[in-house]
Amino acid sequence: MIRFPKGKKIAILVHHNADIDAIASATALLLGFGQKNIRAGIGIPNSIARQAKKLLVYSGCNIKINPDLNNFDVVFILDTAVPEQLHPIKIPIDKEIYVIDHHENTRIIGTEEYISPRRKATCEMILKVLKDNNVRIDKKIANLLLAGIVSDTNHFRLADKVTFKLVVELLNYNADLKFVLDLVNNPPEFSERLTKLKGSKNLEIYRHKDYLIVFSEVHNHEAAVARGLVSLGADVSVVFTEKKDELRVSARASRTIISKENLNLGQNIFSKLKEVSGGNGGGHDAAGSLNTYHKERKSNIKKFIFEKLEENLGKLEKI
Ligand SMILES: [Mn+2]
Repeated sequence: MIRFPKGKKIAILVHHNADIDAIASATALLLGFGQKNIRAGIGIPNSIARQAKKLLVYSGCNIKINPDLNNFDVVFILDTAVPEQLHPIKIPIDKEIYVIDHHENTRIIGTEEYISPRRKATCEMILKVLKDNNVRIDKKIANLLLAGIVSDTNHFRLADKVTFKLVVELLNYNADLKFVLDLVNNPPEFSERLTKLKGSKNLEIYRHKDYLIVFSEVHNHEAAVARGLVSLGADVSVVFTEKKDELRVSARASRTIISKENLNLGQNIFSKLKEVSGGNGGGHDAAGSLNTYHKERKSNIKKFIFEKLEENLGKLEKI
């Protein structure tokens, strides 16, 4: 059980490019410290993720980018699995370190630790820490924690029984689910939305059985376009982007084609592109990507991907 240290000044740190679960955990904990008159501040390495900014404003808390830890006695590290995620902040060796995290294989050693890889969000764990220290869970804290859970469970898709129990508890503390869903909703920026629409305009479409395979080319946001094409109905999308001195390819596959055809974009296709592309490719079942400086090899790369798809699925018919 984590007990709040008394009479000490506490730094709360989370991982760089802090996401919603990180910011929600840190701000809820800071508000809890505030209730107990414990002096504390939040420190973030380098930057906070765009999608977490609304939440930070709602919390009313301040953060400091790359703070000087000499001004603190104790450091709480939340939602951070490895020291590299704190760069350029270094974990002090002469201070008490509290680690609260839900990641697998956390590599940060604390003087006090609450590490539970079974939990789906650090916010789930912060609720327990706050209650163990008799913090009153007010509406704001409840909303923050619920936001972290909604975000890290991908809107409850990864939630388990415990998550739902905690969610009901937060609702009883007056968390407002509709408000929280608005808080975590961040539509992509204009340029990404425009590119997605453009990318779905000049498609090459192929068919195999009831599967749809599409090829597209855009000037940027290739991964977002590839994802968008699958959500529009493609089973495999392959999107090319030519930069000044680089060619990038991003591909996505639908859940259906992965499970029914055993397709693995990373293993079957993108990890085998090294020779043809002279670049680096890889991925996993649902996603493949490639970067290469050899722009002139574009048509060969496309031909290779096409042939590998036919090898794995069967003949592709142009429609
Ligand atoms: Mn998390």
